[in-house]
Amino acid sequence: MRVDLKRAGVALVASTLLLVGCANSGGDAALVEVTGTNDGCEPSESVLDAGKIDFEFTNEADDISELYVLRENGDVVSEVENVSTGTSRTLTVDLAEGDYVLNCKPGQNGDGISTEISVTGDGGQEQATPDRTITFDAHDFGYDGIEGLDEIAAGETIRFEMTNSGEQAHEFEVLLPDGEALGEVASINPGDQGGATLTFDESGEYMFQCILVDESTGKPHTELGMVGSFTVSQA
Ligand SMILES: [Cu+2]
Repeated sequence: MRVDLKRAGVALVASTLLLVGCANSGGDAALVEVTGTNDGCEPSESVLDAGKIDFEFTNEADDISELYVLRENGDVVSEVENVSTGTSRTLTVDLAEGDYVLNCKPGQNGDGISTEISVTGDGGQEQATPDRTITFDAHDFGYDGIEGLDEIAAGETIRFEMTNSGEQAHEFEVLLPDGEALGEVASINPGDQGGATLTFDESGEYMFQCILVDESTGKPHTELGMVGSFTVSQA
């Protein structure tokens, strides 16, 4: 553990030096350190320049943690999970002007701790404009009313709007044909709504799932029915 902490410290210094170099050349991502504690989620800066940003997340909480970068409407821009106590992970995002939220989640459940940040200036990736919207329900344990998934063609951007009509939190994570995450409607509490705008660049077989764990059975929701697949056709 002591060695890991030292390594993390060295990496931090190296990254900071890199940032100084990049700031001069106008090159790569800017580095922002985010420190997560049991009751805090503190960025080193809260007003950032538009463009690529490396959030270096250091987990100083007592439990395993994760960091989300959220849009003002709650959409997930990106996230990093399974960050052990005393370690750091970097999350790279490309943000256009606007207000965003950093959400640290020690214990990897519940609402976590949110800190607002703002991004100013030109550049960065705007959220894509959807070609259409798919509205559906999540419940214990399944998804209702998801229609039109098999009609998606490569290149399309789909807005997913999910209502949680269940008794516990649910999510809707979409996996690419290679199993990597494309994006997600992050964990939504009972009675709440959430969304995601996802662009399907490639054709093939995609999966969707909720991997939250049911406390009474100890089983992930995938095992209780919250999983499925669909095919994205060629453009
Ligand atoms: Cu679920």
